[in-house]
Amino acid sequence: MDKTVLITGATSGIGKATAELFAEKGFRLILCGRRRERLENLKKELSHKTKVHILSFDVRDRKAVFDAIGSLPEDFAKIDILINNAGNAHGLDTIDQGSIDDWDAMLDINVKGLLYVSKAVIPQMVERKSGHIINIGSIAGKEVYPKGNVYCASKYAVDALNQSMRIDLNPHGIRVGAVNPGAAETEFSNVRFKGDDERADNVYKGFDPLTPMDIAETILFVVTRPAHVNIWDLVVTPTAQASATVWNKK
Ligand code: NDP
Ligand code: 8X3
Repeated sequence: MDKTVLITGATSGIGKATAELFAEKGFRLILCGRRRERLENLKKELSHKTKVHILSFDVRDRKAVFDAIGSLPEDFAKIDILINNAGNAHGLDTIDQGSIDDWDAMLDINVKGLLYVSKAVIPQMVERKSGHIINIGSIAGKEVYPKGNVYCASKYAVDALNQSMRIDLNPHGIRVGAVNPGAAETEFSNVRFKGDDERADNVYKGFDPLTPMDIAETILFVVTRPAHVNIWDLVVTPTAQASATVWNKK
């Protein structure tokens, strides 16, 4: 596959599974995240399947984003597919109890970070009049649930930006679409509950959650449609999840 894919949040969960699956298919990979050691290990693991370049930066740091993407070597400089995946929830509290630091983290990473990376990549797509952007939203960007407040707001923003990008980039022939997962077992809940692994594990009890690979396969399907086909928006949940709050648990 003669295409270069930049994946944010490739050190864990959905981003890592996407890197693994896309390596199998021979896409050139630019893998991003803050945890450099994980990126280096992933590069070692995947380099026998495809070309891999790693970029370690915090999506909240505007300069670091532009410096990292501006530093790409020639082989990787032309980005065909951008997967805006980096993101997390921080805390699960009612709006009156929520921590302002958690709110800042979610808005800075999930919304502003996604914007910075997009701004660093989109101009070259516009110039070439081709490209494909996948935004990882959430069921939380389709429905608000109790205590979801700012995380939901951040994912509603991703939904709005996904729609806006599709419209604004339409004249340039750039495809834009979102994949919105329901509950997927990743490090998501460990981050949300700040390392309380027991509480995190409980989130996935009593039903079969999505695996990160379920979402990676969905992303692969979206980006491998013929050039005239653009998938706007997919919501993918475990079968046991009928909405953000309706569950068929054992
Ligand atoms: P993980 O916690 O497993 O992965 C999150 C990834 O985001 C990590 O690779 C992490 O890398 C990266 N990341 C987080 N903060 C930053 C930052 N400041 N700068 C750069 N990278 C960052 O969670 P998931 O795989 O589940 O999450 C991926 C996406 O899927 C997120 O956008 C999430 O909101 C969304 N999602 C997840 C669902 C779920 O149930 N798991 C459901 C719906 C949506 P590092 O820490 O190395 O920087
Ligand atoms: C992650 C899924 O339901 O915890 O976006 O918001 S949920």
